[in-house]
Amino acid sequence: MGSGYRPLDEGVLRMSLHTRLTTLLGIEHPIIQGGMAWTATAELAAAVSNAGGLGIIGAGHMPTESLREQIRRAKELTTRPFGVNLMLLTPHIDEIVELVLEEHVPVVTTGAGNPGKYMAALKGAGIKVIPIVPSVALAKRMESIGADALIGEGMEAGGHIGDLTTMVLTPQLVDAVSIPVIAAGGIADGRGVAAAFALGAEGVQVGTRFMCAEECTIHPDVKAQVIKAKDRDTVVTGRSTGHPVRVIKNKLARQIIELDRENRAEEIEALGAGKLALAMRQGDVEMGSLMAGQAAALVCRIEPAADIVTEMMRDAETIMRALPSKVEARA
Ligand code: TUI
Repeated sequence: MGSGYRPLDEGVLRMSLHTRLTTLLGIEHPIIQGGMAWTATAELAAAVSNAGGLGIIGAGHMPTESLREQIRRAKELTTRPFGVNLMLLTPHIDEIVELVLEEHVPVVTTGAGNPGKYMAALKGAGIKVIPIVPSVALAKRMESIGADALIGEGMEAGGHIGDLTTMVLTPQLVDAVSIPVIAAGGIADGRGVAAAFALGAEGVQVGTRFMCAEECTIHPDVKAQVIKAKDRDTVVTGRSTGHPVRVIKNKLARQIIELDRENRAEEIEALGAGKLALAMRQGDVEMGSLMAGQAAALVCRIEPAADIVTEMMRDAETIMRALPSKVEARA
């Protein structure tokens, strides 16, 4: 948290923040861990769920049988609800959907596309479905076909992003739909949580900060890059491909930006293949894809997932209580 922000002092009486989302999911705290591909494994998801949030396994392009192992591992590590994020661009998505149905995963979030085709089957199996949306139009469509809640993800987020900021997307979603809205993108501490609630959100999704959870199994050199990142160290690559991706700047990012300038989308797709795993698993921080959000600049240490959940919720509550005294209304 740079030099400025420190977790706030603990007050005398602490309560949990409850919203329609905590009731919907049967969780203690309205915080969802982002379902980051090659990053959000069963270990991280279970740690977040055990801390009272909702842990999510990121399916990404994972082979079906690997995802089955991950789901079963999560079931061993926690008795609490957890979820799977379906990355809709993956070619074997139909098989992945079959798997989450078979395994009775309690919650599914979806990213990088429109999950309409799968909604009836998922809902029919009793799965709570929470699409990630980058726009009001898709949010309305998702509500109309039965989504239980929505995650509105602003372009501050890491990985594949839309083009609106969290600050303007969140209140518009809150106005447009009746189901709970979860804010995502740029939220990494209690101040972000309080801000999201002020915008009308009933929960937050946090990705980048959980990359630096002790239980996150990514390569330690990537965690070090997140911790080192400053305010302007992320960049959006691949705009020419139609799938813009925010990453921490490195050699790969510079090469992609060069290709973007000349609209060489096919070469970008080829260059990008396999690069997320190269970073997250092998720790290649120059030629790997360091997907992370702008909030990397707010992440300053490696710590247990439970401490992240507890600190963010406690600080959000303290800030919300303090707001009326901080902002004085004068006649
Ligand atoms: O999905 C994400 N973030 C991701 S997915 C990913 S893997 C990947 N790697 C390379 C290229 C593309 C993907 C890395 N990070 N976040 C959720 C998210 N979903 N952000 C934006 C969207 C989104 C975009 C368009 C959701 C729906 C959508 O709909 C378009 C349509 O079909 O209407």
